[in-house]
Amino acid sequence: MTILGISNVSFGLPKEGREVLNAVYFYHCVQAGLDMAIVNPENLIRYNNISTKEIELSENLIFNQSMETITQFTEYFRNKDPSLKSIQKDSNKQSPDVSLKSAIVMGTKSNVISDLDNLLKKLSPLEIINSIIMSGMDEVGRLFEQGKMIVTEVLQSAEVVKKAVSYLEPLMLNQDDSNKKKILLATVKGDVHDIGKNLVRIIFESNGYKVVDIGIRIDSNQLIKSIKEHNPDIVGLSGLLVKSSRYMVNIAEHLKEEGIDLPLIVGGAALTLKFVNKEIVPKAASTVIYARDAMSGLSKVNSLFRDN
Ligand code: B1M
Repeated sequence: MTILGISNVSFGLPKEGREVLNAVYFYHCVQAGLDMAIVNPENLIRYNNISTKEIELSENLIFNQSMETITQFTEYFRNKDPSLKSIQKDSNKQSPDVSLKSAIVMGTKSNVISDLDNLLKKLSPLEIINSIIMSGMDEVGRLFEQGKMIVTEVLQSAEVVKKAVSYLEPLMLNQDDSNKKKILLATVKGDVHDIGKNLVRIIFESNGYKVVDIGIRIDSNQLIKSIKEHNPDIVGLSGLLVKSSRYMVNIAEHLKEEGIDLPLIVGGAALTLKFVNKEIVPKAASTVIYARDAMSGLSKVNSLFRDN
């Protein structure tokens, strides 16, 4: 005998399309011999009431899963949400700042380099990152939180940001490394979010620091090994998940146990000044700086080194 929670199939897809996909999936599961289903009868749409077009989109997704079928499905149901139509319209406007921001929100890479070339005629690379790219990613964050974007689309947006930033990066680097303060950067264990960390890297590099970026999902042992190898002046930890903030407390403790008393700078959406002062500072061997964003982090680290 088989039992199935139907709605998992549509998890993460646009709200408008979920019940349609659930109903089509339910229909096919019953045809295939499902004995019992867990459904929400208040929401369940009758298979017979679904249009041929919507059945086709759902069946394509169920039987022929690919990026293409996911995109067709999400675009169709997204068009039913008027607040998202306005975003799509924006991408037709010509000004490069609007076009770049829309490219990030829409996850399309095709015009990114030409938009950047146009923007570079009037803005510095750092201004482009701080204003347009950050605001595009903020919009992505907002839409994701409202359930209007799905994880695969957020990843596509992250790829557009990566492409834009890789293009701008060489234009900002000051090549002389001597006498630079060194910062070792990591996104902590269990956390893959690296867009914020990468921005911190770029902003520090373009402001006279040498940055050693050791990547994502870094546990305290890996961090300690890298500190011994690279001998930085300060350690930077990034993490966006609530559990990452907690893990930063473990890192502070472990560094202290190892006799490492380097200053720490910590940042990420789930952190707050209160948490840092209450939980991380008491466990740390040295100064702990909380940075709400990359620019304030830079100015706090600048003052730390100026004052010492
Ligand atoms: Co994730 N995600 N995500 N995600 N994701 C969040 C963080 C979340 C708030 C979304 C939500 O549910 N509302 C939520 C966390 C909930 C929580 O714990 N409180 C979340 C979740 C739950 C998850 C998954 C668990 C989802 C899942 O699989 N079910 C999963 C986690 C996987 C894992 O890490 N193990 C996951 C996955 C992903 C993607 C892979 C799809 C993608 C990451 C792609 C990538 O980074 N390469 C992603 C994204 C993009 C987001 C959101 C939408 C945007 C994050 C972002 O890049 N913001 C995010 C929602 C949101 O934040 N609104 C969300 C732009 C970036 C510039 O800001 O990183 O905050 P941020 O950096 C800022 C500051 O925080 C600061 O400066 C930067 C700007 O100046 N800062 C520092 C950051 N680090 C710093 C370090 C410093 C100084 C300043 O010094 C060292």
